[in-house]
Amino acid sequence: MASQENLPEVRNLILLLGDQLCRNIASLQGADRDLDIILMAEVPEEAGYVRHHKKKIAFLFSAMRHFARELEEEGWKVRYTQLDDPENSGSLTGEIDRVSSDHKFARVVITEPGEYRVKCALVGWAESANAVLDMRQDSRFLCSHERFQSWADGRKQLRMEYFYREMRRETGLLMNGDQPEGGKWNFDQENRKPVKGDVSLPRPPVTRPDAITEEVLDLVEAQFGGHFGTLRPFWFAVTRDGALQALEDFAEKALPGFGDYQDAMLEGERFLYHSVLSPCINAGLLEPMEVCRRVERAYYEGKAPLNAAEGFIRQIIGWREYVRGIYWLKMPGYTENNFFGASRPLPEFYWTGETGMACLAAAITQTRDEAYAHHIQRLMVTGNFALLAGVDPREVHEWYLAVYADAYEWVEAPNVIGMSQFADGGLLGSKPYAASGNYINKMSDHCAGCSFDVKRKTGEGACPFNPLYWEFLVRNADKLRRNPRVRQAYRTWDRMSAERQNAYLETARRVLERYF
Ligand code: FAD
Ligand code: DLZ
Repeated sequence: MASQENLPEVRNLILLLGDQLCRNIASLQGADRDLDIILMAEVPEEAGYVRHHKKKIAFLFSAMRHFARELEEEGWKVRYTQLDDPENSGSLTGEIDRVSSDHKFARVVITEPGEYRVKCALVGWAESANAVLDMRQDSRFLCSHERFQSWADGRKQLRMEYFYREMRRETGLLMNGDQPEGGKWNFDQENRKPVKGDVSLPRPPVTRPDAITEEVLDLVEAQFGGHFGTLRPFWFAVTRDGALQALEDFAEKALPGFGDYQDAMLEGERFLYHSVLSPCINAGLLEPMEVCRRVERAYYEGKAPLNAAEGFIRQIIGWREYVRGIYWLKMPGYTENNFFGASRPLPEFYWTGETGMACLAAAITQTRDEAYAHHIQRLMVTGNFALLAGVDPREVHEWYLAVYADAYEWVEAPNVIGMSQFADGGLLGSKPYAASGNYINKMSDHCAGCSFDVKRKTGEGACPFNPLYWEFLVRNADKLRRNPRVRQAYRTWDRMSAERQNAYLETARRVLERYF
């Protein structure tokens, strides 16, 4: 940090990160418009540590610029660095240094970053600059790191369901005293219907880009044109008002179908009854609890069934909080996990969508176009294929971190390394989410138009998921055979004739040869 003598004095420098766009954020608590400066910066280091999808960068930069403008309109002093500012130092800490060369401040105030990497960089900077860093807990989350640690301590297995019940009790969401609404904590059994026949599906609202967004889109095209993803049409909400409208729209139109069809997939239908709110929630435009309260209200007003409201609330106060807890419990090192020792590279078609497998082509092309895919596509299509094929989890992790508009390591890594790739050996989930083509056929209509035959188990034209499923189990038998939740699958394998087993393994060998 440069010498600060004779510089104008401010009390605090408040650094707001791109995913902290929230008026209630901890770092703004107690802030003073006259005494403090807010720093926000578009920096190549954050935009480039993985090759983010173009829409993801555009969303974040536009949301940051809108948020900065709103703060300025309210009278805050905001120092905002645009990416193409010739003086841009390239990093968040470099931008703090730049402010310190023309202002004297007593401390840097920040809400704890969502990623371990960023936290280390800021702590390291403060140590070497001998600066006071006031790092505050992120109060957007219900469960602090300490609380999660004490919940996890002494438990043999960490299971989301028990954690979730604590969060229900704590928030009172869908609770009658200490009893869950409807007499059950979880209505997931009702949430596995495929969408059949002609249904009229809601669409997420489209926000037309304003002048700020248009300027960002041009910048992203110029600076990140080589990154994965289609930039235009760009339709995400980028302000709090836009995000609140998207929440209202979801609560009224899609929420009623959310539960029943949560696990469904439909060719040509990219959003089904999902909320598509994760980019806004993760960036701070919506607060998780306000989203849950809105959904709870829809239930009590009779506008959404209980299985939908409970299922949705579970995703947020259950899964979302739980994966964050796991991330901070296990970092550093969690992203290096590779329980199965998988080492194949990510197939090229993850970047092009060019594959005859209709489910994968649909999930990947919509990821390219929208920077979005819903949970079952991420878990049971792209994740499942990578798991079965033995792709290096580090490569899978980097792909997911880059391609989704809602991806930050704290939420992406546990979902990918833990839930999807089982690379943590079962810390997060009790069994791998491995499935043959049958699952995809049951939950979607993709197989009807696929160039492979889901009913064919082996030989030319067989759905690749079928032989890969068995080859995965055989390859990892020493790690999985004793898992009670996979035992039945091994029994089935053991009962097969040697000829059938060989046909599976030979077909899998050919599939792997084709893609690797
Ligand atoms: P909805 O289906 O409408 O769900 C409502 C909300 O619940 C979401 O907006 C989200 O905030 C929350 N939620 C649901 N499932 C999860 C979960 N498993 N973990 C955390 N929050 C959840 N979510 C991210 O926010 N960022 C990621 O980078 C991310 N990567 C994933 C990678 C894999 C392999 C898998 C299997 C899941 C991943 N998820 C991630 C979780 C989930 O798929 C997305 O949150 C969801 O698809 C976002 O779309 P939506 O807003 O329409 O969600
Ligand atoms: C994801 C992202 C991108 C693409 N760019 C920026 C940026 O230029 N400036 C910034 O403050 N934040 C950015 N982010 C979000 C950060 O990477 C995020 O704060 C960390 O991932 C911690 O969650």
